[in-house]
Amino acid sequence: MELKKVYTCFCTDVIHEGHINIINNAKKYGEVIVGVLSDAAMIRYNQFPTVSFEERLQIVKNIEGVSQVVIQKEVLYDETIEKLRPDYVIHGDNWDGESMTAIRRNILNNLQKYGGELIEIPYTFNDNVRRIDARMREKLMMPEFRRKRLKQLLSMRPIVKAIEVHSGLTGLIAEKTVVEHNNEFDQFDAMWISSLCDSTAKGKPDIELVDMTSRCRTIDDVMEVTTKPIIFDGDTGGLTEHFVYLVRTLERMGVSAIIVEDKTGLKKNSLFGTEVEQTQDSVENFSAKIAAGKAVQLTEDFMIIARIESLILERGMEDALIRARAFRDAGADGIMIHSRKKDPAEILEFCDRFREEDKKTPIVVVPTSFHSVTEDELAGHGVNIVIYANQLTRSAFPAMEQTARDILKYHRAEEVDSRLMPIAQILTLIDEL
Ligand code: SPV
Ligand code: MG
Repeated sequence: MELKKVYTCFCTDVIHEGHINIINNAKKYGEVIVGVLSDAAMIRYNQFPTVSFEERLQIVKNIEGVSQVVIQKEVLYDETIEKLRPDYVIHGDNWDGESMTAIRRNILNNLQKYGGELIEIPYTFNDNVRRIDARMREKLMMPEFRRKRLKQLLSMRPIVKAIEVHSGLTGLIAEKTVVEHNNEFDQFDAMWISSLCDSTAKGKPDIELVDMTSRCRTIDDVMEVTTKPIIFDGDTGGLTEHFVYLVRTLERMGVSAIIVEDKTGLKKNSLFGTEVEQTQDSVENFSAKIAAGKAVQLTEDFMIIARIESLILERGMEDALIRARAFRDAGADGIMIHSRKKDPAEILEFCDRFREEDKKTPIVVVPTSFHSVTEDELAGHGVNIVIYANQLTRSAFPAMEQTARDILKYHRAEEVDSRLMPIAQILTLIDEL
């Protein structure tokens, strides 16, 4: 008689007693086939792997009782189940949250097509397992792991997505939000410490008034509760003599990239455009600043990205391209091109023209004004990093203001309560150690 096929998928870097329990249970039903989730799928719904994919494959191959190891390319099981047609899929019963519910539904839908069965066994959750999971997260938080992750993501993702953070709480949103939509999982890859939002959170204008000591304090607050890589908005970078120290500090902290803009003097936010006086730095000065930063950095991981303000300041496309070439030649690891037009046309034109002559240097864009453009379109024009630079702050502020207004209006809090996060949820929002 042919042995029944039992399938399970692992998306882990460390095998612990929970996984062994699954294998032991699976063995009772037949031949055990284990899928190893690809890195690309893992970063869309779980945390970043701490060991290479080859190591993860090897770890699973070495487990006693596993007869076959396959690669599961996607989080959802369609392709794998269709190919293997297992009699059983076995999984722990930890189906909480949106993602896990979607996965369970997906497994059941696929099995039902030919009469396969889902076996759900009690999920192993004890102190030891908890400690192992915490260890993996702590490893990802360490500077040497976090810093290089942006470069790793650039080679793994069609487009790297960063969201603005300015506190531990916004950091947690960037870290933990995972969405399943149209059978696809997604989460943010990286965090942007925006000068606009960091300043706004402190009730200050975005004019390099919040000093670097304070900005680094924000980075630290975010780092303490997250594992994702950080792109720091370095404004003009200040004097070159100061910029080199900043590069060292950020690199040591485990920040992955700084973006510095080619402006000089009193910086004002780019979205003011030419409505306020803003001075662009000369190509020579700014190239020298980039080169000085690159000369002091100590690792291969850290990136200095040059931000070009020519389109913002209406100096034209040719000027933007001349600067892109010069800053890249001075050592910039990427180019950020900015625009305050609603239409993405000038951004896309820049990307197309720059890509004609340079296939490699990463391009970064911040679609605040030209927000109709999709990530796919941007990727199609050669963009590598998209930054959603201020949307968390802009969504929180009107909600808070409305609540304040309504409490004043009704002289009590009942009217606002239904749109607030329940107390039980805020009390448990933050995990304790
Ligand atoms: C920021 O988020 O602070 C930026 C992007 O620098 S922008 O506000 O569009 O200039
Ligand atoms: Mg800024």
